[in-house]
Parts: sequence; C-alpha cells; structure tokens
Amino acid sequence: MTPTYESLGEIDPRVAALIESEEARQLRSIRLIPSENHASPAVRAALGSAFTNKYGEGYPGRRYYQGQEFDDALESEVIARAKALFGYPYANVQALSGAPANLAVYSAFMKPYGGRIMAMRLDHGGHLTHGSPVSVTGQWWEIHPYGCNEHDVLDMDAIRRQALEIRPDVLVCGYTAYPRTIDFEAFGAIAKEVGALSLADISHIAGLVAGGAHPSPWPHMDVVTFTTHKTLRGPRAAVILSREQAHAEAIDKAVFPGLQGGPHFATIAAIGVCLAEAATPAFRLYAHRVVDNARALAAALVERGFHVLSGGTDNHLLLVDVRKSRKLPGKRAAVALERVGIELNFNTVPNASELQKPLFPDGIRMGTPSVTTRGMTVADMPRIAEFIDRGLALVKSGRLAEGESMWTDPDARDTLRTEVEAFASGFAAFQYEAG
Ligand code: DSN
Repeated sequence: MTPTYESLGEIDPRVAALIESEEARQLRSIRLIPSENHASPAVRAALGSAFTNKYGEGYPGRRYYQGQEFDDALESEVIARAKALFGYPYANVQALSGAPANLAVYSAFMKPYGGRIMAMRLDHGGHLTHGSPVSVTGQWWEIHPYGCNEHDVLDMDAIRRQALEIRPDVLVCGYTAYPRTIDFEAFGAIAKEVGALSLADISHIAGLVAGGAHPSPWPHMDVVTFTTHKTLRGPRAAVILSREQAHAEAIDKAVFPGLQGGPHFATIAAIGVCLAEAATPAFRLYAHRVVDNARALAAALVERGFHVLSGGTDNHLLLVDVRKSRKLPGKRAAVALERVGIELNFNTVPNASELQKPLFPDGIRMGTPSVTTRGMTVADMPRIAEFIDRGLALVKSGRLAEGESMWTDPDARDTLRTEVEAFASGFAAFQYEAG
C-alpha cells in the first residue's frame, strides 16, 4: 500500500512536516527552473511502491539474486517502452541520474586518460559532465570545448572544422542552457566524418522529443542519454539509448558492474509510468504548450526591454542577460526574484561582460515545464514577465555596501510577493491535459 501523509505524520512528524512545507512552497511559487517539473501522482505512487524493497544486480534474466519474477518483468517492460517512445533499438534504464549515465557512456568507449571529448563549454550552456575541469569527465579525458558564436548560437561549420582538427573520440551535443533547436543530423554527420561516437545528452529536451516538439536524435546520433525528471516529467533517474548492439553491450557493462550496484526498481517503475504518460496525446499537447509558453514568455520579456539571448527560444528555456538588461548581476536578480515567489537560477551566458564568472554570472535562466504542467498557457506568460520586471525594478544595481539591503522598497516587494503567490496558487497542482 502506498503510504499516506497521514501515516507518515504519525510515524515521523518532522519529515512529514518538511514534505508538506515543500509541497506548499512549490504550489505558491512560480517555478521557472527549466530542469524542474512536477511528477504526476502516478509516477509518485510508483516511486513509493514495494519495488523499493528489492535488490537485483544484473539485467533481466541474468541476476545475482532470487525473487526476480516481477522486477525482471518490470525492467523488460520499461526498456521496451523507452525503445518504442524514442525509436532506438537498445535501452538501459538503470543509470541513477544524468551524471552517472554520461560517465557510463564515456567509460564504455574510452579508458581513463585515453580519449578525447569534444563538447559545449560550460559557460555557453554545456553540462559539468561534458568535460568541465571540476568533473572527473574533464580530468580523466582530454576535453576540447566548442561554444556559441557572437549571435549566441552554434555555428555548425565552425564545429565541423574544429572536429576535423581535433578528431575526438566522442562528440557531444545536448545542453543545459541552450534555447535553440539542436541539429542532430549535422552533429551525427560530423561525428561520422571524423570517426567519433556521437552522443546526444537530451536531458533537458527529452519530453519535447517524446512529445514531438523538438526533432529527434534518431537515427542520427549513436548514443542518447537523458534524465527522466525534467521536461519528461518522471522520477529522478536516467535512460541510455543506443543504435548498435556492440554499443549497447559496452554501455550495459559500464553501468553494471562498471559503475553501479543494484538498480533502483521503484525508480525504474516510475520511469515506466512516465514513459507511458509521455506516449499519450495529452503529453504531446503539454510538450507543445511548454514551447509555446517559453516563446510567449521570451516575447513578453523582449517587449519589456530585456536582453533575451539569441532573441528568443525554440525549446522550453530562455536566458536573459540581466546585466545588459538592468545592470544587475545574475545572482542578485535570482535571489531577489525568489524573495517575490519566482524561482529561476542565475546562469552564465555567452558573449557576457568581462565581469562574468561561474558564481557571478551575468544571466538568469528560466523555463516553462513546471508552469505548463500546472496548467498555465500563453495567456499567462505576459503576467509572469510583468512580475519579473516589477521584481527586478525593486532591486538596486551597482555595488552594495556590507549589510546594505538590495531592495529599494521592501513594502512594494511584499505586495508583489502576495500577488505572485495568489496568482500561482490559482493553478492545479498537476494537470493531465485533455487529449
Ligand atoms: N545542470 C542541471 C540543470 O540543468 O539544472 C542539470 O544537471
């Protein structure tokens, strides 16, 4: 039986209270962190199911434990769903999250200290596990980063020239802060030309791909990784897809026994539920609404004079250079907006000022998956842009003295927060769209 908050409250009131507080916080906020979402009640039920009690190192039919009747069936079913939804012939559903999934792929195809990765630089929208020097991926392998051009977009000709020169073992695309469509066909062709494995990390856009709101990496990319909790709206986990049997076998070995022990079967059950949900017409509608909402939010911000990187978005997220827009550092903007009930994150942006540093960036990043899941539409986006504009207008620019408040008018800030909370509280906790 799935535990209820009531029974949890009797057994562990402290944890129950924290869970309830977090749930309430999420529902009274406008949540714009593009890597976050709201998992459905069905996904959450699967996460709390009896499968959490089971061990089972290995793969279906090849385990080191007894009692595998149902988790073998479960894992096989979830693998089949992943393959069907994304069109790839092989899938691994055991990686615990995106970072271990990417590490598994690299370690399947390159020995430590014996390979070259070419991937997007972190400050232009890449991921830590795409070769940042603070990640083992940047310490164990030779990294050759590419970036955006002066228009904040990828230049596929420049990437091809760099790949021809570098001859990487793995060519990575897929990003955490890139608002434009990824040309998987071009990346796949470049990788083939230079003899590299092509890897698409579609963690951010997996839900858009599944819902037909972004082109698919199939059949262009050799290997695809994605987390399941972002636009895909499932549990915190990851899936690895591959095109060739030899790749799939190497990846399975890299995941287990290479990097992990027992799979998290309750999480795998929840992946299965989110994949079934993502195959519905209602999910397609949600995926297209996510993009429509992001475009509408970008347009409303541009109208208010904000500098939106690349001029807009094709996907679920957008980047705003708040230093260019409002002479504010990104971190101060993000902290201020949290105080008025709007959650997003400070983020580096390409073509920034010379003041930009990873922990002191010029930008903020926002996205529309969570607000779309709660039922917001393009008609609501101008209101969110207005809240952001009003919130940032109350924040002082320039250097603050030690202990100085960032606010020009704390009463106006509190009024705005009340308005934001009333607005956000008016939407459903989770809306299964009508198909
Ligand atoms: N970097 C995280 C994000 O995009 O928020 C995901 O790992």
